[in-house]
Amino acid sequence: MSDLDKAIAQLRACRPIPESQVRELCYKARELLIEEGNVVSVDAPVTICGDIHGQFHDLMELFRVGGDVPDTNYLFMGDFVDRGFYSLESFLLLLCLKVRYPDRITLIRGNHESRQITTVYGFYDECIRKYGSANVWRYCCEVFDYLALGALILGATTDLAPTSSISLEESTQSTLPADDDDIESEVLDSQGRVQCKTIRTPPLRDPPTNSTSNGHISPAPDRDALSPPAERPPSSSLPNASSPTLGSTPQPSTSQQSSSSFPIHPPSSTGSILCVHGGLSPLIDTVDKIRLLDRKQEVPHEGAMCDLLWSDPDDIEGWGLSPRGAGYLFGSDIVTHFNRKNDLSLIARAHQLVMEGYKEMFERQIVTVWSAPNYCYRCGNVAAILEIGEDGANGGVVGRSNGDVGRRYGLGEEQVPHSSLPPPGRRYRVFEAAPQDSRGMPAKKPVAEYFL
Ligand SMILES: [Mn+2]
Repeated sequence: MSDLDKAIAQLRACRPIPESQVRELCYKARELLIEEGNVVSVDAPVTICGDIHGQFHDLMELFRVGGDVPDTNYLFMGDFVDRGFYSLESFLLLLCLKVRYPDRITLIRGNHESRQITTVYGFYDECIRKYGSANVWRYCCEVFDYLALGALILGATTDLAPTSSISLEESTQSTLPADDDDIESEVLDSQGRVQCKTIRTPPLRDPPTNSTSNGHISPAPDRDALSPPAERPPSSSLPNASSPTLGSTPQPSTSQQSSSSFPIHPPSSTGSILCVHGGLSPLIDTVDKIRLLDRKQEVPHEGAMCDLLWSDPDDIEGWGLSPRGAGYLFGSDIVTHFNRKNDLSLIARAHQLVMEGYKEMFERQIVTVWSAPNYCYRCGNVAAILEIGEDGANGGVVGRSNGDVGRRYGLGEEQVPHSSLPPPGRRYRVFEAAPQDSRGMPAKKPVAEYFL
């Protein structure tokens, strides 16, 4: 057993490793991370995780629910430390796994991976408490400076592979859909039982000349929508070419099915998925501009790098001031424009507590994933991870998503089709906090009055 494997075993038992080993680990991690770009390319399949915040036992629960490294390919979107009592063990374990299996785990930076923030919210104190000096905190902060700012998931599929472990007696559905290709997203509990599904509505595959402003249509709200005619979008959102078939008189389903505008099977590949801790920045309109930033520094108080780690989506138009005092609020119009310009089908981000563990916004163009159940040991929320499947038919085609989409049409941005890309198939696994007896929890600490 190598030293690294020993360290992994020790950290899995929630026991800190000696300072000299931390130093060596952080040195190796930095050597690895320095080679990564600001935006790491990750191939599907991959499981996307949100904030961990030092909740070590819940991180173990996450691995139990989502599969272990290296069997499962993971992408963690930052905020590994602070708030919880085991920031050190959580971060060092993830770092060990990164060094041991560099291609199976991706770590990107959260706003808490910062000297200033960790000094206030717990990680610094924890290091002092566990090592008697700030050395380990300093080693970790040096690694923070090298973490990537984002990731781009390529080769995602729109189709969800059938859930293997459906418990029939638990499923309230008497008949499963004949074709699993129809499922756009589903939510599983920690035992792998399907809690709910969203059926994919027929995609509006607009030709480039079509001027429909929005290709997105709301998912059918329930399982009654399994028969295709029931899930027709309202006629107002249909492309003009198709609207004559949707007069006030209902059409026979056969004629709708055979309409060439609505292929029975949606395309299996989708645009890329941008993963970032916080959100977008008014200074960044292409993924390529993220690549140009100088990231190897403490998180600045303002500017593009700060915004990527601090911003939040909100029900506003355009940009707004963030109540956090750093980053911005951004509305659905910003996301729609950014996703279209960059060939993205989804933005996945973390950073905000969501009671249900995940939250899709803006017609599924952005999702918040939160992976710290019962946050701060008192919020009562569940956590989620998001599994993105691989498009088996991709055949090595690499999505660019580099902001050069206009080049394909020769005339710049004006030629970008106005239809949005279909969102990838999304499988959420929702889980609760690890059982109390699995953790040796210190006495309750006072909780800060607001959450970063
Ligand atoms: Mn955060």
